[in-house]
Amino acid sequence: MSAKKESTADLIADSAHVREEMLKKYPPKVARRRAKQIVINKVEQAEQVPEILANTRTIPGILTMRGCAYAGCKGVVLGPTRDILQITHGPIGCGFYSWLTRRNQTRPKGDGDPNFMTYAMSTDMQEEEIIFGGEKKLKKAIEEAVELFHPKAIGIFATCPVGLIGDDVHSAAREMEEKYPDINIFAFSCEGYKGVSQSAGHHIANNKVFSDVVGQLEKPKEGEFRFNILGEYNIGGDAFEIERIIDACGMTLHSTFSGNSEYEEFASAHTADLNVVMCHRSINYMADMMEKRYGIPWFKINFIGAAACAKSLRKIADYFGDEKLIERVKKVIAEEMVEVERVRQEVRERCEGKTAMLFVGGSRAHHYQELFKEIGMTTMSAGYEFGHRDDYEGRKVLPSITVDADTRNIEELTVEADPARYRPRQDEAAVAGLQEKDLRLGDYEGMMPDMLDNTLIIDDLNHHEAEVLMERYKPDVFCAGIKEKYVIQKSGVPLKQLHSYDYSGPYAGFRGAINFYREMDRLVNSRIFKYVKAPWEKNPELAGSYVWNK
Ligand code: CFM
Repeated sequence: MSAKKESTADLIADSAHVREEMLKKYPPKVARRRAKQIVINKVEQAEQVPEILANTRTIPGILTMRGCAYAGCKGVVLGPTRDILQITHGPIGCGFYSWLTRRNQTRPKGDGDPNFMTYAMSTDMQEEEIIFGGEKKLKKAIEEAVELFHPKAIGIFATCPVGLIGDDVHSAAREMEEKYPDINIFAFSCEGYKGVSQSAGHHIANNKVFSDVVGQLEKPKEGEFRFNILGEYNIGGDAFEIERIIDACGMTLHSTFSGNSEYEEFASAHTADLNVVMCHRSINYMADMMEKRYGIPWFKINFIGAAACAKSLRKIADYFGDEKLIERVKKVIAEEMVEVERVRQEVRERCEGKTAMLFVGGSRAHHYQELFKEIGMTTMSAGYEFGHRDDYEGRKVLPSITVDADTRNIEELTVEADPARYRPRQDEAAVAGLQEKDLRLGDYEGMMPDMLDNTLIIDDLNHHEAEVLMERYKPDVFCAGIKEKYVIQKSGVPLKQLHSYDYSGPYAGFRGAINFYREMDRLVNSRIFKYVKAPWEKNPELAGSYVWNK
């Protein structure tokens, strides 16, 4: 019987068999490990969900979707800032492949404002440096960069060989800072092999930006209702749409970490009155540390999905508690929703009942389910490449997460209240009022409570498991990244890149939602993919086997 004839509900109900199918190919030891990372969802009272194994090493031999710590630090967290001059200390490939492939955009405020994002800067390490050390070349690169650009700040990013040969990037940074006292120069020990995925790089980036940048400048932005967005990276222009909406609401976006951002906005971020967290995975450390040192509360928001965006705006307005602001936000939402609703209804007619799967890094596999729900599509299975248990099960599990050697490898900063600058932003009564309004400060409930019972939640999905999912579920759209794209499309299912958005976007906010609805409509209702014949279906397949010398 072909999978298409079964209803989506039947397919989801049968997830135990799909899971078995995935596991039976593995040797027993591997199967035991993977069994803990392939979980059948069940949401009980008080958002209780099953435990999942996450943030552990990929088993050697498995084709993972993950990236490295350098990617998480340089590419993800720092990459979208436009005026921190970034130097990759390493062989040229690391710098080149982390250069704008994520489609993070930026918009300098004036013509004369620096924008270093259009450059890929690297020490281009050679054999000579691997043998005799690369610090000299790094310092020369910094001198050259200063001569050319004289930036406000320079970030140095270590790649694998730097750690292996023992170059001290931090002392090089200190030395050069003495030489150029008006430039903030800092280095990241984000060698690719640190930790088990790019998640380690996020943490390393958070630590350094917190210790060396935030709090360096006492320059609050002018305007009312000042807050920071943490974990928004302006992929495909998302930040521009979010900025447009916040502006319309009359609120002041102090700084975004790090989409469309500037150094000085980071340096003075501690003067804002609230942090809202978009991507919990990549930046929750910063939110916690800023709360401890400066007293800035945070809560989770999501600008992906029109309803989620509206809800997030209402939450921010409620936090500030100003009646005029609350009214204005309501008005903006009402105005924006007219066009959103028109397109949504039209698209929904054609998309209702279709199915999707989402396997993205750490947050989008959760956030994008909102958009699918809005056009009547069901998420049959989802997972993160490198999320932690709290991204799946909610922050309530944080105390029970076991810290292994890989995690211990990443420094955990001890942060205390700043004696002069710690300032509670709300009194106790106000905080109690917020909790009543279901505004959960410092919390994230995770992805699993939002998913249907019996859906498969898969951590660090690999190629073999993706094939089983495709065969059994035949989704109408598969959401993942470039490494998966062509394998999936060759089997006749459209793949939407939720990392780079392919060539499209924005998808955040209200106009972003409209873009996404339209694009999904075109993808899931186009018949073109059904005509795709995979090469192995058209031509005889070459098969081989190994003969082992006994
Ligand atoms: Fe956060 Fe991201 Fe994501 Fe991420 Fe990423 Fe990304 Fe991502 Mo690609 S910061 S965890 S490390 S939302 S680059 S903008 S799309 S894997 S799901």
